[in-house]
Amino acid sequence: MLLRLTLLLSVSSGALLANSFTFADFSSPANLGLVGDASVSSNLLRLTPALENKNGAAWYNSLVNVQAGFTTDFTFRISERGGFKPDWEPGVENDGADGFAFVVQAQGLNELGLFASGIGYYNIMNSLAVEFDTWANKPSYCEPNGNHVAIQSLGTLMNRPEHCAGTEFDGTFTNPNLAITTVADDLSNGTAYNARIVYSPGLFQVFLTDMSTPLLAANVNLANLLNLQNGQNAYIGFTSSTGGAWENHDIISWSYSEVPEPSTWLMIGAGLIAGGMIRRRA
Ligand SMILES: [Ca+2]
Ligand SMILES: [Ca+2]
Ligand SMILES: [Ca+2]
Repeated sequence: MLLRLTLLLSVSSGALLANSFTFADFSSPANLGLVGDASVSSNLLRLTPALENKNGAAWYNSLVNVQAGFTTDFTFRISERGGFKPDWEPGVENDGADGFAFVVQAQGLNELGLFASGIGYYNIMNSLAVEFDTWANKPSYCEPNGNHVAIQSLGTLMNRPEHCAGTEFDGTFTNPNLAITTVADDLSNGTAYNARIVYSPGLFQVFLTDMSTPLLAANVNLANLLNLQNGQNAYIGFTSSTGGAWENHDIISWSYSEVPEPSTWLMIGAGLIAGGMIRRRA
């Protein structure tokens, strides 16, 4: 059925094609914009290596239409943690840093935010980030622990990693956090974890391992929150960083599928009927 829908969409109109892509692995960097310390090797997208003070970003190198909704799936693995261990919250969860983020932004292909606590998305304007944070920063960041997932955005202003309002060296800000939760599984333990993000206008959901119950959800309308290009388009990808502690942040696979707009579904219906009529005649 899915195959038939795709075929009918292809023959009816190129403009109606659902925008989708799949990286079953990263044997080639084709269609990726790599920034900073991100690299592709050994079939992996390595956002940062397990070294001190690194940051990297990888963007799909074309704008995608996010306005009507999308689903994206990725598998990540965080390994070889090492470096500084803080004394304010000891424990395995604070070993290795800083995590990575899935980011939607309507700025450009060269975007890369700050390293260390910034997870590579701190200061990207006009963005929303889903951070997989593996390091508890200083108390003014309002982080629950060193192993949490959060949705962060300040709309068209520069994004920030704090989970509460505050004042830092670069100014006073409102709370950038839209949703946050701790994670039972240790994100940095070298396990390959499956994640899914499902957006429909008004609802942004994050799934981890369990694809039936969201780990995290927020009321988000991207077209209102961000200044999307042409009112509908954005770049999507990943950012990551290390600081005085580090780890490899790897993406193993990634797929994206734009959800057709309701008007498109009407066209699909028309296409199915037309397709049926053509087959009957033939
Ligand atoms: Ca955080
Ligand atoms: Ca950690
Ligand atoms: Ca952190």
